[in-house]
Amino acid sequence: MRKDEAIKIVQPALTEERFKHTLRVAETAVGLADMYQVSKEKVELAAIFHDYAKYRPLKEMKEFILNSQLPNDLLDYHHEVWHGPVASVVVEEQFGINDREIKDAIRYHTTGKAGLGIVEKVIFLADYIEPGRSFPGIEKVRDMARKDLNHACWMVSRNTIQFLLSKNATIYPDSFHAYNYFLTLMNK
Ligand code: DGI
Ligand code: FE
Ligand code: FE
Repeated sequence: MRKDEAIKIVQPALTEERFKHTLRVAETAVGLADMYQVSKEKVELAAIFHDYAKYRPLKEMKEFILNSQLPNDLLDYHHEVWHGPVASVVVEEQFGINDREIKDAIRYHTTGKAGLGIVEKVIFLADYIEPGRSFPGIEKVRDMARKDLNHACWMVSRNTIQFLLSKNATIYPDSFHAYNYFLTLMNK
């Protein structure tokens, strides 16, 4: 699918702010793809669709997960962890996007997971550091993004887990697996 076609599909499903975030994630991801020799076409398409399902009604997402191959344990956690997995299935079913790297980048963009591939890492990181974000400590992650992709992804995992702990929130197990995985890869 071409970029302009993807944008035409995604824009009406999002708020204006979320759509702008999506375009910034795409631009950031393409920059990272340049640095780390990843397919720009793949990261761009994954970025455009990554938050596609963010505003689906919760009841609809719940039904969708129950009727799909997606793990039902997603439903035991906060609904924020649903939109990536749901979008990854929708893009294949509705638009025939069956590239595994693109689908997995969409699927795991919120939590990460162990064994994440490079396209997936670029989206995971770009979603966090796009220029519209202002998380505590984000400048350190932006600096690291230019030096070591795995180290920067580990910082994203760590910061997100720290943030969730501070709110006494539930944490999806893949988020911990991602943290451990990135730690084993850092500086290698
Ligand atoms: O959709 P975005 O806002 O662009 O970003 P996102 O999909 O990376 O994250 C959405 C929210 O999900 C964010 O507030 C952090 C939260 N989150 C990330 N990992 C987990 C999580 N929430 C829970 N409960 N558990 C997690 O493992
Ligand atoms: Fe998201
Ligand atoms: Fe996002």
